[in-house]
Order: sequence, then C-alpha cells, then structure tokens
Amino acid sequence: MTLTRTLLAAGLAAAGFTAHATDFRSTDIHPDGYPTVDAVKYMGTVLNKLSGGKHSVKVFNNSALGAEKDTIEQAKIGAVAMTRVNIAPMNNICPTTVVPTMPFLFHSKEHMRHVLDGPVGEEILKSCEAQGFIGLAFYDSGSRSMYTVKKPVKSLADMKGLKVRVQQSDLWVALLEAMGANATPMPFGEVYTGLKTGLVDAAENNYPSYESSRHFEVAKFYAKTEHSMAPEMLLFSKKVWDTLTPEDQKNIRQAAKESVPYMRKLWDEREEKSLAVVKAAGAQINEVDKPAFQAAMKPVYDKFITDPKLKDMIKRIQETK
Ligand code: BDP
Repeated sequence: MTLTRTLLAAGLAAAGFTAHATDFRSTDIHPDGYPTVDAVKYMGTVLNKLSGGKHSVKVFNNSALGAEKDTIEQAKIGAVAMTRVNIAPMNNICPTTVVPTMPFLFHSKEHMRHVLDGPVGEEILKSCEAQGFIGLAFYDSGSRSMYTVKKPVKSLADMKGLKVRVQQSDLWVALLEAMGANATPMPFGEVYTGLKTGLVDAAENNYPSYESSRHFEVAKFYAKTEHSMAPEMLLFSKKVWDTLTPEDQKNIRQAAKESVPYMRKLWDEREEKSLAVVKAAGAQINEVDKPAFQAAMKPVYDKFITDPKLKDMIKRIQETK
C-alpha cells in the first residue's frame, strides 16, 4: 500500500467504516437532548432499518471531537464520516453557503423551510461536494438575535463599539461590523467564559442555544434583532462516501431526508421550552428597531453577493413565497 492509501484506510477505519463495522461516526457540539443531536441519532435508526442492519450512526456530541472548524476538517480528511455544524463555518469553504446565511433574507420559518427543501437548497448542498463534503440535509436553527451582558440593545446605535462574538466566518465579521460592532470570531465552547470575563460584551444565537449553553446566566438582555436564519448542515465526508456502494449512499441520503421533519418537530418544541426556561431565569427580552438594522445590511450584500450565481439564488429566494 502506498502511504496515502494506508492513511486513507486508517481514516476510514476511524470513521467507522471497516468491513465489519456498522457505525458511522458523526460529531456535534451540542449536549444530549439538543434537537440536532437527537435528529442525527434518529437518522441512524432509520439507516439501520433501511440497510438491514449494515449501517448505523454513532453521535459524538458535546464537542467530544472538537469545535466545528475542527470537525469539518476531520470530515474532509475522512477521520469522521459525518459532522453536523452550523452553516456559518462553511461560509469560507463552500461559497454558496453564504446565501442562506445572509441577514434578513428569509421572512419566516416557513419561507426558510420551503426554500431549503426546494431547488436552491439542493444546489447549495450539492455545491459543497467540490470541497469534499456531501451535503445531506439542512436542519432548522431558528433566527439568531443579539444578547448582551451590560445593557439592552434597542436600536442600531446601541451596537456601536460593542464587542460581539461571532462564528468563524468572514461574512459574520462583516455583518456585525455593518451594525457598528467589533466582531470577535471564536468557537462556541469559549463564549460563556468570554462573556463572563468581559472578553466580549455580547453574542448572538437562537433561544435553544442561548439556553443550552447557559449564556443567559451571564448575558441576560436578549434583543430580538432576528438578523439571520443561518441553518444547520449535516455533512458526509466525500472521502468516506466514495468508498460506499450506490445502495449504501442511497440509504444514507434517504435516512438523512427522513430525519428533517423529525428534527423540525423537536425544534419547534425546543424553541418554546427554551424561551420559557430563559424567561423564568430572568432573561429580559425586548424588540428592536428592525428596519434600521435591515437598512444597515446593504454593504454586506454588496460585498458578498457579487457572483451572478449567488445573485440569482438570492433573487429566487426573494421571489419564493
Ligand atoms: C448554534 C448552532 C451551532 C453553532 C453555534 C454557534 O447550532 O452549530 O456552533 O450556534 O454560534 O445555534 O457557534
């Protein structure tokens, strides 16, 4: 065997793919019971049935295998078979992923689901193949809003000079800068301490992540900016994929597809539950002057949506009811 082949074989074995093994290893940063974690477990159950017991999925969650940037890298080289990540850390890797991340693009949860289930969603998933990822599915991630330690954000002016943690994506840095803030990219696992020690003044996320990470304990002002509905992605390593039979691949795609409505149901329930938890713990939630935030996003579109293909996708999304 050449060195590359030996390394590849080792990677595939680590990914759970050997002649006898049945489990594909999948990563997630979230804790037990989080909708993304449970949805991938469910996918494993479906896959097990479809494959007559040949394959299943083992989820390594709670950042057991590292932060999202690391697990994306692991999937790329085939050290894990799957990774569930937010779309944001894919923005610098797979250009079309900036599209559903764009601020104030979707006007409702239904609009977002409809678009991602349709041809635009398919095209984005497919386009990541060239970078080594088989896009299996999008999962919900609600809408993301700003939360702060010291004082509530009510207007765009309140964002001025605020040090805000963002995901590791150039688009996210630009988005926060366009709001007048100073963006600090860092992995999710470091945000709690970052908020507590004053390294950052603010972060932004959906209710379930604000709750499960316990960020609400250190940043109790939650301002409903709802600036992005950047979804979650379920990615399969192309390295591992290419070793599978067409039948295996079909089963994996099918199982992932079936996990989407399951995930959405869990998501809707969790959003309500998380909101109740943070409110009961004293989080103060307020509305903002949204049109001002929206208007401030023009430079972000001008900078990131220049390619005609991306322009066309944005247009199609805007035209989708
Ligand atoms: C959560 C996503 C998770 C991201 C996290 C973040 O589910 O994948 O890592 O946000 O802000 O909503 O980093």
